[in-house]
Amino acid sequence: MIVFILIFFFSRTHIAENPQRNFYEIKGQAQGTTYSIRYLYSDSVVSKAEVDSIFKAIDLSLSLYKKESLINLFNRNGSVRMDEHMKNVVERSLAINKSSHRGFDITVKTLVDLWGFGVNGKKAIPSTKQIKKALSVTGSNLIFIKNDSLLARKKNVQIDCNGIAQGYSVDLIFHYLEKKGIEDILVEIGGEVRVKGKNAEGGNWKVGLESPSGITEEWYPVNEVLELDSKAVTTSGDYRNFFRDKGKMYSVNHGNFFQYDIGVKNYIDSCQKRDKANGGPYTQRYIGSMVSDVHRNLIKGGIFMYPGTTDKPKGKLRLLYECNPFAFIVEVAGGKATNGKERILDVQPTELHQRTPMFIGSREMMDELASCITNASS
Ligand code: FBP
Repeated sequence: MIVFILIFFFSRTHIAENPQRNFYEIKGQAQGTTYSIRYLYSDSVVSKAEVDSIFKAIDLSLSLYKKESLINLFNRNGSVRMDEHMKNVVERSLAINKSSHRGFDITVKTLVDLWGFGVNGKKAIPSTKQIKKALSVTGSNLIFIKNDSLLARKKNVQIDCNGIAQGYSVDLIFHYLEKKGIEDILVEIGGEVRVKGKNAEGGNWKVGLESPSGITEEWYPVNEVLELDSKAVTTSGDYRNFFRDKGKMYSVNHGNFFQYDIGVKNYIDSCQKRDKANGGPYTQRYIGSMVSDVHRNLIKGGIFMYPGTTDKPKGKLRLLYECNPFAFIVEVAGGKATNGKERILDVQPTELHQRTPMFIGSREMMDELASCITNASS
């Protein structure tokens, strides 16, 4: 799995007070991601070619991208004679499987592929039946080690060591540099970091983190900076792997239909139309409690509306303590919330019990609503 993480390393303005220490940096691509190695030493004693040959050895063992790797051999045949790297990683994975009460499991490969987060890329959201089938070949109890061989107890059990292989590679390269006598080291592969000693300024190595600021396609560097003193840190960008499920439910009080504006009426009509392009007709669900309706839509996808009516142009719901909290939650979950014209969270409150029309839900459904409202007013 590719780990996406934005990391900044603050270093290298000058080599502090020790003229014998030079700063060296090796960067490249490996294991489906980027790597970066920094060290301070009197000479350049580690080359990119040396580092790449370590990656090559690990790839021959554990890369799902290399057809002839040992891991792929196991995934095809259900048995393989392991080399040292694979044995280390698999043994450790089985131990962590136990200590994490099966939370970490390298037999997840079939599931990872099914969801499209594996080597072959993104697909559609799998069905419950497909997930059940994949779960039947998932579980570390379905594999075992005999001497130097890894064996599957059941047909079609496959492993994916990407949750641990990068950290293992970091350690290998780190020890390789240590053996050369280097004392100031930073090794990073796809967000897995291990450091020792000091950076070029004579301070601790620093790592900046990225913020998963809501489920959007935008990621922001934040001011979180980890100062590492001879430590390792593992990060994950898995939050970047997601599906946006549009949803097919709309919630509105139909009793008020004839009092709604024309744009809203048109949208409700379109929800009820058979439409291959958007999966219509949508299902109507209205519990009559915004908490329950929005909660359901958060889980299943959908749109909740409490529009203004002829009798009550400002609708019914209260901006400050009904609409704002939900708008915040739904936006963080990747959806939208508006009053039909502007974002709910941008509405300036003028009174405590202020009412507002409220439209809130899945991004695509909110966009469909917005275009109905715009078309009706143009
Ligand atoms: P109150 O402001 O009277 O508590 O009403 C809020 C609420 O119950 C929402 O939770 C719900 O979505 C809405 O009113 C239902 O109103 P209606 O019965 O008019 O559809």
